[in-house]
Amino acid sequence: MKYLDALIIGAGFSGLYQLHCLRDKLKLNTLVLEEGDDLGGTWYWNRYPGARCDSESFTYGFTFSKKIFKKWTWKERYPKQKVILKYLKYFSKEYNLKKNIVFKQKVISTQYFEKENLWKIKTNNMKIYFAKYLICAVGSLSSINLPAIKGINQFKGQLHHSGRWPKKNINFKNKIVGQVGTGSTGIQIAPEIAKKAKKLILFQRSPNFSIPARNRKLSNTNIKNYKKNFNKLRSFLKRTPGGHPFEFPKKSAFDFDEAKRNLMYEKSWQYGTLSFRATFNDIVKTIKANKTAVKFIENKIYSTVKNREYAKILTSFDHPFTAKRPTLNTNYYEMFNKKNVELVNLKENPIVKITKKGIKTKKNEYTLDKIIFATGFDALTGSIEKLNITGKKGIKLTKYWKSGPKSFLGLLVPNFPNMFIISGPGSPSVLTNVPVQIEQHVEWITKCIKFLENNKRQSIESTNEAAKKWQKEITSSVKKTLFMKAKSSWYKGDNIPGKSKSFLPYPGGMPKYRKVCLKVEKTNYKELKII
Ligand code: NA7
Repeated sequence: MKYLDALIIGAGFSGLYQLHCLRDKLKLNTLVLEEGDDLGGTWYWNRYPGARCDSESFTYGFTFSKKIFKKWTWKERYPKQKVILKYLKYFSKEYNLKKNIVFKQKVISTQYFEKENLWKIKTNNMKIYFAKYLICAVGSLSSINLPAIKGINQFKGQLHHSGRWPKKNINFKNKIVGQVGTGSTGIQIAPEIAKKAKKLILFQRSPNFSIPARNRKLSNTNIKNYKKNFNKLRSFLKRTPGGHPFEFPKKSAFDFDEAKRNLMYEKSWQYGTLSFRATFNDIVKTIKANKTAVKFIENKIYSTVKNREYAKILTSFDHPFTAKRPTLNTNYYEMFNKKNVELVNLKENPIVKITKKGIKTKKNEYTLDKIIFATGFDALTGSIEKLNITGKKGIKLTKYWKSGPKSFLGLLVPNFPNMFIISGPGSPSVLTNVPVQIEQHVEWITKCIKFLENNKRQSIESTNEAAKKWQKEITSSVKKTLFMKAKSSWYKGDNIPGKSKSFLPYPGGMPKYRKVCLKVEKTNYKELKII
């Protein structure tokens, strides 16, 4: 049994920075528990071939310290999974963080004891910890979604989910591989498997829009410039809605005739990055403008994919561009011109079951050596609910969130005192360049705990009114976007059977969100319940 001031669950970006802040700045007795056998969080588990971040490398890290920023060198435009892990190890070494992290500790339950004002945390190794503050730094996309397809346990070959990729290399040479799922992950894995496998059969339920990433090595001049412009970059990332290094222009798609508009799309397409959506200011706001982007992307797919039937399947979009997480790719559409790649349209030919030999669809049976599931996550709420959290008066978080997550700013939950969530539901989280959001959350939480400690307070908790007000803000913000126009997306919880349907992240943008958080802090958290 161990008594702590603060216990953090998760040793990814958020847990590591939170440990540094609480331990080194506030001098609190702090410990991190991590399920994996090393640090990295999302980037520890998602080590599938082709795993790479969609944010540009020089923006995908901590900016609170000029020294940390400048000492590390990003060498490619987008960082590979292995490089991000190296970066986090570098960060951890700089602050000697590992000495306060316990690995291979899966939290199986957490419970708040009101009289003692303590959280009790139990792990799968039956270790017990008590802490005044509980910080959930478990990541928004950590709880994997392995669909309950009939017969999934029957398959005699290898079966892997992208989010729990084994450390040992998987050999695809001379193998027939089936891949289910074509989201950001599936779009990254498939071209890598197609390079090696005898055959790749891709099972697509719905197509995703994908923009060429155009990854490249950064030149010495690129590196020198991004390091030199640290201050500018830092304030720029704080100004943009998603914490990305691009802004939305003032121009509408309809300020130009079709020829000029397409030239501008072409320029963005050639440039790569997530900034394609910011070619015009109304792509993400109005269906009419959005349709011009959709048409451009469809034409690109038709001009790349030679098989007309495949091109048709790849453009059978059921959502506006950006209503689901837009993806970046390297040779995804080009891959369909390879002889060893087959595309199956699950909308017309759905999976019936998985057999010993492979995948049986309505029309065919595919014999496979390996099946890869790139079927995503129980996003935002899944990894928190798995902690089996019980708050005041025995209230279970899973039950309390049954009809959708309730929180104040995604940070605090009514009935769960002194429990903080980093990048949780109700915060901008997955709609941002995540480290930017994480930094803001960690700093807010640190200041809040400092306030409680300096003022000798016991606990802080969101009131029901504050959480309700915040939910209203989320609901009204999402109306100004196209997100709800997607038939089904993990942003709304549609991908998990039985999950409540509500828009999970805060869609109002980081600057607005930051302002609200700052106001709460400056007014001494007066709308919250402090004892
Ligand atoms: P996503 O974006 O949730 O994509 C999952 C994919 O798997 C998507 O194509 C789904 O089709 C498909 N899927 C899910 N369940 C099934 C079943 N039962 N049958 C067939 N196909 C299915 O997850 P990713 O890992 O790609 O990306 C998640 C985030 O992780 C990403 O934004 C990055 O930030 C990192 P659907 O579209 O639902 O029809």
